[in-house]
Amino acid sequence: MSSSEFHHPKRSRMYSGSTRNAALSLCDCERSVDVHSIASYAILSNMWYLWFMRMTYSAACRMKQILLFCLFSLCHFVTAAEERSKQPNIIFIFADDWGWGDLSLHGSTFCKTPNLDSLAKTGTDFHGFSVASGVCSPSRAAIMTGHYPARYGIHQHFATLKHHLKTDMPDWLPPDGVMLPRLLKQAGYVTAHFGKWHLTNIEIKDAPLPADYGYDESCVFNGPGPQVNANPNVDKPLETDMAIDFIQRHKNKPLFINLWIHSTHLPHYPTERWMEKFKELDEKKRVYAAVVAEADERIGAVLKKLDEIGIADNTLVIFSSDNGPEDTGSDKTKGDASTGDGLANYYSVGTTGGLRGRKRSLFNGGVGVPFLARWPGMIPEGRTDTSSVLTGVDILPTLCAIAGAKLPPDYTPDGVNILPALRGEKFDREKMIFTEWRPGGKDVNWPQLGVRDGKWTLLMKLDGSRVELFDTSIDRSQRRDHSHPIGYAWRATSLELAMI
Ligand SMILES: [Ca+2]
Repeated sequence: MSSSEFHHPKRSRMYSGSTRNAALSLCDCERSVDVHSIASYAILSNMWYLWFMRMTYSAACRMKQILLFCLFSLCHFVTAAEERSKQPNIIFIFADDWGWGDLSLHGSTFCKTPNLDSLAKTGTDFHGFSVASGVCSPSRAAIMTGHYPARYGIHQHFATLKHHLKTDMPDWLPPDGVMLPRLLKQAGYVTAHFGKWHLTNIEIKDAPLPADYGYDESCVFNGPGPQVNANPNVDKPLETDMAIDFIQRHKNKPLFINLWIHSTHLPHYPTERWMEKFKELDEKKRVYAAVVAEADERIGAVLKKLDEIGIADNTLVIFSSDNGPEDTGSDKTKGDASTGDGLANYYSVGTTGGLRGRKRSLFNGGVGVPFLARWPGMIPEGRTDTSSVLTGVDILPTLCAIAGAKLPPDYTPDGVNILPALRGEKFDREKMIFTEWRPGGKDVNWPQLGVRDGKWTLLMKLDGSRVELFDTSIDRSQRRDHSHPIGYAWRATSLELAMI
């Protein structure tokens, strides 16, 4: 429900009500003035006394009218302020290729993430969150739409026109559908997107602008419109700097920021300062740890800004990642048309914390990502949730519920409102979760379709020629295959994915 929809009718009702009450009060007063005037005339036969009484009562009535008006105005102001205060600020930090194990609190042996650890300690660390795909674009489309990306034909990442023709993909996420930022904007939020876009590709020159999706402000890379720097070695504002500035300028409004940071995607841009701090590590870990720590520090600066201006208590902050860690390779340097040259996958030694698979995989190491959430007074502090099953398409219905944003009547999200889980309440998921990775099928990263129902996760090839079934509730690392003898029944269930 938008702010205007929510507040204006109420204000209208209250204003007309106060006017009507004031008018009735005035009539009552004038009637009583007349009665008193006649009585006074009859008793005292004194015109000045009549005049005095009329003036006194008229003044009293006017004063009463003014007081009533002020009272109702104040009531409205307080009510509006209360409603506004119920709308928390929302900052959704979406890292890029950040593995589940790339956090100190998740047991990384070389990454240092004190600020993210602190975020978890003042909020809840959810271990059961997954994204819709093992790569960027489909996972991000799910966040924006609350729908599985297959509905939009987004089976893998956005790239070139030739790639899209070959893979039967659109050139961008259609902007005219239901979009999270637009719904929040309609609910009274000021909305911004800073950092990675990848809901099209920098190679696509006529793609819609972020504003077409419902953003008031944007500054992106790998997308259209104003570009933001992604390399901390370049003396230009980074996505987190943009977010801090935005927060400062809009501290008195409910704000929503999609803060989609570059780290730990390729190319890597380690800074000299952080490389020096990790000089004891080997070459690969040193680069990766430097990239992670630098990003963690800048996320800490965003959190510090919330504290400084006193809005941290009314701000929901979520940290997550669009997919698992990049594969370690042999290339040491890499160019990038959007963010510039840097170091390559030789240094990509991110970890999944023991989960099977990595980026470009539907195994849990590819789609099981960190999910830290902090909202003081609403989300329990210092808690670890290992049981709630959450996924990317839940973000839209959940944030809309939190913001008081009404979903269109002809729209049904694929996800569910996970606010009970966020609040630490019992949460039993009823809807299944689907994943898709069309380029899969080869020996490496072979699952192409995935479905989770309750504790069970089924992964399969498109033609059903290979199936594996896991009890993900007790086997997050997906090592024990239960596909026989009940796998065949699950094949039929999983075919629902193909019909989305
Ligand atoms: Ca990614």
